[in-house]
Amino acid sequence: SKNVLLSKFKGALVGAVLGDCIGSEFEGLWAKSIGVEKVLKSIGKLESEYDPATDGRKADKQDMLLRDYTDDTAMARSVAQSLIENKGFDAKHMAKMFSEEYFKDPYRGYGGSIITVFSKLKDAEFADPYKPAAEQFDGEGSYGNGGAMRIVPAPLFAYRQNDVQHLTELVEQITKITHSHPSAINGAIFQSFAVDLALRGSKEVDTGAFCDELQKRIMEREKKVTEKIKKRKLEEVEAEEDKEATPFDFPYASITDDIRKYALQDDLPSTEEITGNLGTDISAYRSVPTAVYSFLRASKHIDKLEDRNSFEKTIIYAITLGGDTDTIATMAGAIAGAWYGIEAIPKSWQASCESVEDALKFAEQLYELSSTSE
Ligand code: F2R
Ligand code: MG
Ligand code: MG
Ligand code: MG
Repeated sequence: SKNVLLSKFKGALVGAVLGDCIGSEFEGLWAKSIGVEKVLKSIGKLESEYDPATDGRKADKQDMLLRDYTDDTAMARSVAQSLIENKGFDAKHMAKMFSEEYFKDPYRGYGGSIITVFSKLKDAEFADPYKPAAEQFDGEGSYGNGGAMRIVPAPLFAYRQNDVQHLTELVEQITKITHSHPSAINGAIFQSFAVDLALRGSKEVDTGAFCDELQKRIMEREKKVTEKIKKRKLEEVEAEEDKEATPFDFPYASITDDIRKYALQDDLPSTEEITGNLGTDISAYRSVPTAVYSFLRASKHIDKLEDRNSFEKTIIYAITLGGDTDTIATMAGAIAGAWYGIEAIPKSWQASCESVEDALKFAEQLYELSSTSE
């Protein structure tokens, strides 16, 4: 019904903000030096600042700064605001919002190379919004997770169309403003599929069914990209033999087998196994699958987190994996929030982080847009 979907929209955007704000304290640390106790301690601290009577912070804590969001949320805000303002996608406008937001507030922990894109966009007055990104890394494009980390508003905006191809194209266009490497684009598409499936999910998470659908969708996408690249190569090299497809042709579809395996396994996989095989770094390929896995794994029992709901478990568990904690937690939080809805997100967490109120507002606006554009 109406209220369930609105709750899921709010959960997705607020879940993403909280993953970023709570995760950023641990960004760049090894899993070994974090541990579940440290994450619980940090969360216990923000919970102790909350006063249920006023649904805000305790009187003596009100002067304390809210936990800051980082580049992940700064860019997701621009995606949401641009889609809302234009009632659709406008590449130039979104490029302008990314760049202006950066120059207004540059100390949000942006990726090392994306700043070049913001400068070039600005210098060219946003004439060709895709050109600077295409020039990154000698024309290879960035494979960073900066496209996937901000994509959550797109599956909300495209929800009503219920058309995988339409969502795929929207996400590709949004991502290409800063990230042109196929791995970054397909990582953002993979994340958007996970959020879309979560918005359409209900009750218990069925890991097998979730992974099957995710894999089917991303395989279709990766096949198209591979065919395009092969065709281009065939044109370049005259007598190239038609090679057999390998897992390298379908990286996200292939890694979904590991996501499924680790999420379904009875005992919790060791952190080394996850960081080694799925990854926790700033590349899209070594972080988006980990976020999807964290959401799925947190629907099951996790030691020391028995008294936490599955949304809370998702955020806490994702952070304990270390590495790019704000980004993995923001992506996992978006999926979990989309599945469980805003009611699953503790009020104390919501009261402790910057931009939660805006996220709630954007969710309502995206919901309104998607229900009037039928
Ligand atoms: N930047 C960070 N975190 C590290 C610094 C803050 C931290 N608090 C600390 O110092 O401890 N986080 C943010 O960056 C990630 C998103 O990055 P994005 O937007 O993808 O940026 P960029 O610059 O395009 O890519 C990131 C780096 O990846 C490498 N790289 C990408 N493509 C490459 C290619 N084709 N060849 C070689 N290297 C490539 C480069 O090192 C890029 O600088 C998120 O974690 C966000 O939270
Ligand atoms: Mg960040
Ligand atoms: Mg600001
Ligand atoms: Mg990060």
